[in-house]
Amino acid sequence: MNAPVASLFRPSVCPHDCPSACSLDVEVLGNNRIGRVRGLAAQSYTAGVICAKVARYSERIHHPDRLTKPLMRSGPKGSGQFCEIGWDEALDRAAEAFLAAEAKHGPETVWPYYYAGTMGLVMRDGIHRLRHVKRYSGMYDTICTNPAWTGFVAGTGRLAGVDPREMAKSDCVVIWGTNPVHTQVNVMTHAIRARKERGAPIVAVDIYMNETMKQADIALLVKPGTDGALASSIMHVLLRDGLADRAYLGSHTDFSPEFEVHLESRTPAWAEAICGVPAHEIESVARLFGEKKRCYFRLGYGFSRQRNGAVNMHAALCIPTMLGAWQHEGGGAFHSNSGTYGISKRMIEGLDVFDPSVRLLDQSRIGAVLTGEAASLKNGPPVTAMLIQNTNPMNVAPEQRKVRAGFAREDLFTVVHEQFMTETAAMADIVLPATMFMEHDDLYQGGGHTHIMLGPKLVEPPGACRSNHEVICALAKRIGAEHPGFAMSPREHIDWALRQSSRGSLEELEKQGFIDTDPPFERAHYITGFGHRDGKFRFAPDWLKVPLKNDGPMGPVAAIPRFPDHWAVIEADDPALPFRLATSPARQFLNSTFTETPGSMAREIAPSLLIHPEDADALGLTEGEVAEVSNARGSVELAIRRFDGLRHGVVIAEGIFPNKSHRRGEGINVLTGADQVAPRGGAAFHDNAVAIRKVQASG
Ligand SMILES: Nc1nc2c(c(=O)[nH]1)N[C@H]1C(S)=C(S)[C@@H](COP(=O)(O)OP(=O)(O)OC[C@H]3O[C@@H](n4cnc5c(=O)[nH]c(N)nc54)[C@H](O)[C@@H]3O)O[C@H]1N2
Ligand SMILES: Nc1nc2c(c(=O)[nH]1)N[C@H]1C(S)=C(S)[C@@H](COP(=O)(O)OP(=O)(O)OC[C@H]3O[C@@H](n4cnc5c(=O)[nH]c(N)nc54)[C@H](O)[C@@H]3O)O[C@H]1N2
Ligand code: SF4
Ligand SMILES: [Mo]
Repeated sequence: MNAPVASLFRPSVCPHDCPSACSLDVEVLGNNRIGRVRGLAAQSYTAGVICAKVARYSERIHHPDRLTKPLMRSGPKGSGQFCEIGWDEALDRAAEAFLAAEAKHGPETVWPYYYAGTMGLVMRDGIHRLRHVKRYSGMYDTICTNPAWTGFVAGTGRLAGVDPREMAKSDCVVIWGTNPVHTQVNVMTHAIRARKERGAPIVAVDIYMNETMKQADIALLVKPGTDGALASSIMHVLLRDGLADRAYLGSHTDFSPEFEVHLESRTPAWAEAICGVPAHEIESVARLFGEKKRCYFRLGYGFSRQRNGAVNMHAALCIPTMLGAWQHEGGGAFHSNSGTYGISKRMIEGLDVFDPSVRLLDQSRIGAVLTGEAASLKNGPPVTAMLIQNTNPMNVAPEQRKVRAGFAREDLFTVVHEQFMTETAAMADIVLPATMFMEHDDLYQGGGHTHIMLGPKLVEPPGACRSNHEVICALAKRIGAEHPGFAMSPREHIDWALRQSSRGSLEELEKQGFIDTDPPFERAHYITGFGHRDGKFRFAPDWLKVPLKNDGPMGPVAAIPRFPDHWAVIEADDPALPFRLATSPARQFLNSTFTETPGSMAREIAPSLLIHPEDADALGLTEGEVAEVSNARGSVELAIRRFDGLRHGVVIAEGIFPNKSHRRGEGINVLTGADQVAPRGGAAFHDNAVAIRKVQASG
């Protein structure tokens, strides 16, 4: 081979928590250095395009602040005082603490807590193997996907949709409750193709004129938590004007005369009063959908982060169904394909020793759990030991004041395995340095597309960093946890999982880099029937029987309306809390990740609040002035940015900045609530009633 050693592009996969799960092309400059990062052209969903923050990855992987040595706390909790120790001592201390906690309170006192900082199946999900063998408390992962997935599957019966590349063949692309220009840039690639090649209009639905709304041909600006009203009124027009596909409704859905009667009163005028979109805009967009038929609804997570989020997701999903759009190439809906891969996690997660009687604790309620709320602990033992991988709850979890109080407990022993000294790591007793994705092997699947991909190790990690897999296996050994999965390498796990799932082998995947699992048209479009037993789409779902893993009913389930509707459970207009705050994602961060990189920080600058100029005037707030935003859960100070691209009474704080970027050291999540979104739990991050006042300059 005569490839130049100095600069070699190698395939990889972006591991971050993003539906795009891009295939990457990484320039490797020797055994411990990378150069440029590009999107892989050969993988047709990524199609050579990635976001700017990952294109700049060399600044993250080679960041001078990376953790490279195990640390032990040497000052009070949260003081940030640590001393360096060796791996053996760090692991011995962690194992001793876990064993001591277990001896005192039983194994459920240990709570392994993780999330999707890496989406690699081996590195993300191996923590379950340890907890299953040890019967430690499980984590019910509610923080991100629950309301959205539940709302979608309530209708379709399966977490699967029409191939997102088909967007390019659509006559009308609807981007609803997601801001892909920030959060999953590849959606725009395929949507814009439809506009260029077919003249398809792009319709966006959001609560502010974000970058995606600005690029849309039609932007519908709704008030937060009112998408159910908009969707119901669109369906009212479709039925009223003969634009619904009645034959399809009869053959493929549970459409009923009662539903039709229900929609008769959901007029555009009724919806306008709730969602703020003028009735004439509703009329014309409904007509557009009805005329085009071949409409592709790309439904996002954002609008599900409301207390009625599952219901609103389902309501929006009902529109393409009423159109019969699923029958056409380029038509139908997509939210996530996470339910389609069927990769066996039996070995990675140790599912052979899973005991369903061990309690699950709600991820989003970590504040309540750690501060000892009996119901959140399922009336069981307190949590006195934690192992945390791939997540930064001190920053990203709701009810931040409780989270902080919990982590500050002297009787809680916390081990955090991290790449940086995050605000969660700073609260730990032991901090362990973690590898990054190009420093270990892993297997990935695209939630937002159809590919299984291999992310091989490309470079050596700095210092003494170890992968999640190595840490889990080393801890298991010291704790006396036995399972064949602890003796396997990541490559062996990948091979085992692929073979068990009839997805080939590691060797085959290594040759191609990725597999396109694109299902046949009939299946992706539900032509032969939806996922429910009778094959019918549900306009009237049985919310208690949505086929997704769950931990029982949560939130005000009994009050969920029978049919798509506006469900008024969002934080109500309280005269004392007159504004509705959403905490929409920032373009240059990914949750709290990338807040450590200078390239991202330089572009996002500082925490701020978008507010309508007339609202700002009424409060006497000028551009750049500091306002206090508060509710019963807490308060933060944010710099004012006057912005007329939102409705009166709505305010947006983009991005999860570090808590310490805020004047009082508390972040945006002091304002967000952890009450469970019905029917399956989740956090309503964009559903906050708040008060805003000018901060008087202190003398
Ligand atoms: N740059 C960047 N990319 C990211 C992330 C990030 O933080 N930054 N986060 C990653 C993660 S973990 C996830 S889950 C995905 C999420 O990505 P998305 O599916 O895009 O979901 P969100 O980002 O929560 O919100 C998307 C939009 O929904 C809007 N929204 C909020 N409430 C409502 C409502 O009631 N109705 C309507 N119609 N719109 C509403 C918000 O204003 C926002 O513009 O993105 C991933 N990608
Ligand atoms: N206000 C508000 N809060 C939100 C949201 C919002 O929209 N608004 N969005 C919510 C959503 S959708 C989500 S998904 C959550 C996400 O919240 P988190 O899961 O906490 O996501 P990140 O903040 O990206 O933190 C991931 C951490 O994992 C670390 N990491 C990455 N790879 C590895 C690895 O291989 N090994 C180890 N040991 N560590 C690794 C990174 O350094 C990073 O610190 O936040 C939620 N919080
Ligand atoms: S768009 Fe998402 S998956 Fe693609 S590189 Fe950026 S963060 Fe990673
Ligand atoms: Mo998420």
